Amino acid sequence: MEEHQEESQLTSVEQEEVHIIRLHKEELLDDIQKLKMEIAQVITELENFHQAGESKIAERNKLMAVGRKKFNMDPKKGIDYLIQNKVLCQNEEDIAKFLYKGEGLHKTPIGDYLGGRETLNIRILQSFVEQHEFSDLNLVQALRQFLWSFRLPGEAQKIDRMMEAFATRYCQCNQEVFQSTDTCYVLSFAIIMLNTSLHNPNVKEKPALERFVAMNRGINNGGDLPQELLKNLYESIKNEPFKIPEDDGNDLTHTFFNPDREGWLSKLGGRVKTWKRRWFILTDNCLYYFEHTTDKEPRGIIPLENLSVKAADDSRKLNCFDLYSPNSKGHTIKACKTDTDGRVVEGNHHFYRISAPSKDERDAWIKSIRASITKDPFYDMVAARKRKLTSNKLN
Ligand code: 4IP
Repeated sequence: MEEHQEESQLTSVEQEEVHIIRLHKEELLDDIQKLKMEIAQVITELENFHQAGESKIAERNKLMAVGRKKFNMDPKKGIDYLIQNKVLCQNEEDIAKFLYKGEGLHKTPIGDYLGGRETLNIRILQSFVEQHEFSDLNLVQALRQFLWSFRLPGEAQKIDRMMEAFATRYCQCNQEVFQSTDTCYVLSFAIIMLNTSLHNPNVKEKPALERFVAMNRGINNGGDLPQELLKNLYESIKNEPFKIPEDDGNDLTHTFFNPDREGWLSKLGGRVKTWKRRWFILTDNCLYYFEHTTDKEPRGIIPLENLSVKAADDSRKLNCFDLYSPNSKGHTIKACKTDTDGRVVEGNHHFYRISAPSKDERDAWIKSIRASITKDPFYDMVAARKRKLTSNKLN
């Protein structure tokens, strides 16, 4: 009212100006309102986008967790799963980095996968060793780093491929140290064996430095490696053994994945001579026996090292064979088993008498056990390289 009275006192030009200002004000308010709505819309969109991003990350994490679990049970299946679900790219570098990082992965399947003989596995192994930086490390330091990143598999061919890849990478990072990759390869094995001899309580005679030096004579393309270098490596291992990764979780599950042979057999007791039907698994140069096929923990483990096997006659059972110790007849065979209270104790057998369901199965078991006993994963590989290195000297 007051405003209108004041306006009526204005000139017509002034009134026109007031009108225009009012119109502008209304337009401005309209624009502000529109802007507010647009801002609100953008904020909603941003929130939705953020939520979608978060659920994508959550989804990816879930796929990754499932993939890791699968990998720990069966590495190939795990990798395939992660690739199918686009968590990993199908290229060796991506897979190698995933294994090198090793988050949530057990080290036994990493070793098995890297040691595989398919072209893809070999390329991944190559890329995996390239993730390792060995420059300015001595061979023991580099081996410590390498052997900690996975668990070395038991199969000779796999070990050979992995140690070859290691030696190549070491020589690439330290070009002045060895004359050839083979020298580095042979010395690496000598160090691993030295580690066992010095730190395994079962090895009674500990090799002295001189023995280690003598073992490695002529391996530098026919010449000798500097005494100082060998001394440093020897001291380093003597002072600190290699740390070998132990997988937590059910390591044995993995051990029993690809047995050399498995099946039902009957076994005669040690002191009390009762026959028990047991599920036997032959793997990694050991014979395991279980009460049921689905048991995770074996009732007994018989390491086959230093044992022999032969067919045997028994008046009560057919198709028997014996496991015995040819060098220490009359002594108890080194083995362990669970007693009635579930405690792990040493076995009492001077020999193991075992009966198979048929003659053919008995012969097949004898053959597999024999193959397992004579298989020394290191011997053939290292012997071949040494021959190569010493023949370089002759030429
Ligand atoms: C037992 O007989 C079983 O045969 C055991 O086998 C055997 O242990 C025992 O040997 C033997 O006394 P009973 O069950 O009739 O008592 P399993 O462990 O497969 O059940 P081994 O060492 O063969 O596993 P001794 O040596 O503990 O008597």
